[in-house]
Amino acid sequence: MKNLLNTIKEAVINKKRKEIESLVDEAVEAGIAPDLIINEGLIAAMEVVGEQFAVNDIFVPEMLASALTMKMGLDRVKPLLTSGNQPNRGTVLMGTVKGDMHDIGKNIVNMMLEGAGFKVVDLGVDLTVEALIVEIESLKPDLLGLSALLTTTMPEMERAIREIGEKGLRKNMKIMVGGAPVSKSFAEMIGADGHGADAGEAVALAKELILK
Ligand code: B12
Repeated sequence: MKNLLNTIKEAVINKKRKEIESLVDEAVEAGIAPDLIINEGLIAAMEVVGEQFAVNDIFVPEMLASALTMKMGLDRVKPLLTSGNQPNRGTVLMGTVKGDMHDIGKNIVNMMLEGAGFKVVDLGVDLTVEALIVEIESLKPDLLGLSALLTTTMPEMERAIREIGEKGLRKNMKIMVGGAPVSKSFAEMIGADGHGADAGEAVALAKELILK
């Protein structure tokens, strides 16, 4: 099992787009749990890719090629996470803040939330606060999830939370935040209702916040 997960990780690092789908299928057929495939295969690879980028071993095109390979792998696991008849636990609006194009983490959180019975409306990436407000007013979600992967876009979270509050839209909606650079203390500082470090924490937090 370790070997196969390692092969998946290497395939993402080495951008093996032709091989990734069959490798993930093989892992599924071997009975490896989807969350292990995601965490120890796919996400573990992106950590290595991030380190390689940070020291100029690779550049944006290579980082993007690995990200695309990872997405192909994720798409093979997705049906396993979202199947089954679940009760509707509430509606979650999700998006990545303005200026930020990273969506892999958000998409994994979405899959896990759907798998746990939430209705997820994904607003995509590079979201302006104005666009967010329009969607909140029309969809009236129970929970808003904001993702940021760049330190330079973290202030957008703060702005979104402030402006959504000023519009009086937080009475019936909680806000959770996440993304690699976002910490619990940052979440508290900007007035979010909660922070999740990974998709598992995001699901636990969503259950807790929607019950409140
Ligand atoms: C893949 C990647 C890209 C891809 C993104 C593809 C895509 N569609 O997402 C591409 C090539 C486009 C890209 C571009 C850039 N990137 Co980039 N990228 C990465 C990389 C390697 C992986 C990110 C990732 O997908 N991780 C895997 C996922 C699963 O993890 P995650 O996002 O953290 O999500 C988990 C949790 O955080 C949490 N979570 C996430 N969102 C949410 C939301 C909520 C509500 C909750 C509760 C939880 C939660 O749950 C997730 C699942 O466990 C990271 C390195 C890294 N280690 O993070 C750099 C990284 C984030 N990128 C970086 C940079 C600098 C850039 C660029 C500026 C590069 C450039 N010069 O152009 C551009 C910016 C583009 C833009 N405007 O956004 C830097 C950021 C540095 C910083 N201090 O801000 C990093 C850290 C690389 C590095 N080491 O320097 N990037």
